[in-house]
Amino acid sequence: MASIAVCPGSFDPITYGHLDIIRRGAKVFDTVYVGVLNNSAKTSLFTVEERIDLIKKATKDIPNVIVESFNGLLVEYARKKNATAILRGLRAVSDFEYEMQLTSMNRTLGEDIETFFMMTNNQYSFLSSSIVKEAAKYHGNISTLVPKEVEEALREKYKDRG
Ligand code: COD
Repeated sequence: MASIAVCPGSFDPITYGHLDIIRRGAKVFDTVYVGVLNNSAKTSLFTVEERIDLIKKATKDIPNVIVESFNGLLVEYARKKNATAILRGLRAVSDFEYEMQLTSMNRTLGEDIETFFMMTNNQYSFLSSSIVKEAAKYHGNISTLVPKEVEEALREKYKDRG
């Protein structure tokens, strides 16, 4: 049976930290669905379409990765994709409590779906979409933190700021 995982997130925008987890996950699972949460209640810098486009560009060399959006519960999305695994990345201890909560709720809602964690690559331990946006807003050099297309998209978003 093919192993299928979903790698869910906000990806606002995708960073090399996300990409590292997706790339390594794609070596373990036959198919990885990168699911971008379409949550109109949460304000994001990039639209869902923009985020999907940036992820597709960043993962174009990984044939077993499929990028799409999802609404509603993650476990329902995973079931729709016939996935048996949720793939998440762990950075610092600060991630742990939230991930425990999320995993516990997902297990309550869907005990057929297991959550797998991958430790971040050391160089990305303190990398997040928020910190990248903050740096980009003030025109900091983010070229080692995000793919080129993301860097350009951020520059465009913040071009009118002094
Ligand atoms: N190194 C390694 N991993 C990283 C790094 C990094 N530098 N940066 C981010 N990651 C990992 C995160 O740990 C996470 O695993 C993944 O990448 C995505 O991160 P984000 O921040 O883009 O996404 P989140 O954490 O905001 O995503 C939250 C979900 C969309 C998964 C969650 O809100 C959800 O499932 N919502 C749907 C409703 C639902 O079912 N809720 C749960 C039960 S009520």
